[in-house]
Amino acid sequence: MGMERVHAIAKQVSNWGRWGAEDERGTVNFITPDVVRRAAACVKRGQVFSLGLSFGAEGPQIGQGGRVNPVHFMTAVAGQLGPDPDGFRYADDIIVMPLQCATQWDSLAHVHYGGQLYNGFPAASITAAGAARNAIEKQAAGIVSRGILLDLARAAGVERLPPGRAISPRDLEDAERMQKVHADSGDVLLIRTGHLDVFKRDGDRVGYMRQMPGLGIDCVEWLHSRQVAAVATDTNAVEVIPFEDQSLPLPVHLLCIRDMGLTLGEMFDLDELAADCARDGVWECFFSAPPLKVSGAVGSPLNPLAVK
Ligand code: UVW
Repeated sequence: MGMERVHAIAKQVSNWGRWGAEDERGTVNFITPDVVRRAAACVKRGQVFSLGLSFGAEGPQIGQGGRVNPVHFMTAVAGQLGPDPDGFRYADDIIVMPLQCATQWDSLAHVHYGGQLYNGFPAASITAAGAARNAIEKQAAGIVSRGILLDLARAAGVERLPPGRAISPRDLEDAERMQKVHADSGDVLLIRTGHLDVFKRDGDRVGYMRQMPGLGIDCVEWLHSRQVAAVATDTNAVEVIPFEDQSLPLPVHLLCIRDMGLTLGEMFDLDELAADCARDGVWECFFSAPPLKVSGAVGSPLNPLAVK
């Protein structure tokens, strides 16, 4: 099977050219002014939820693929300006971190195959200087939309889906039915599996990072048909690991990012939002998650917000 399956699905889901030959934003283009107004109407109580993990030495990374936890240090703790020792004092700091080390967006330059990125740009446009095409800064005016939270763990009646559990389109639709929501064009889909607790509650970084529940390859056409603007989950890879086909690593990444132009969000902490949604039965929110404008970056850390 391998890449043949990817090529077959790519023919069905490709968005290349859909928003013009120069487009570098992909499905975020589904977030029209009407979609943003619909999102704003989700603000009822004015309650704000942070969906981001903290960026620090206590993060989830285990060093795989060169990803380490942030190194944060102070360059000033009580710097003095002016002659008065009781006058102005300041603190400054530096952080050194992989952009992919905790809650983050994958840009449309993050993965590729066949020598091409999303919208046909050459893979060679990524150099040591960064991504000349499809860098995360191209999403700077977003990502703001309606968020639809699908709690796959609650829908299955478990605290956590187990590692290796492939989520199917039927699972997504069952959760929609149970929660009485429907993901429409321009929505950002937030998928909670409960797997984050392996890190947060158990403190098991290796267990969190190496294997996980996640989207199966059959979800790609479903995401395409619903025209979702972006997808984020509480796992490190969005998709299921171990892979459904061992000869085909990260196929959902390839199809979503490279063919559909769908921005993927990883390691979102959806627990507090999900608990609130379970309490009030409202599974939609105003969702604001702009990436940092890091020039040429293939991803961005962020602190996404949900407002209900
Ligand atoms: C890879 O592991 C390549 O990517 P991600 O962090 O998006 O899962």
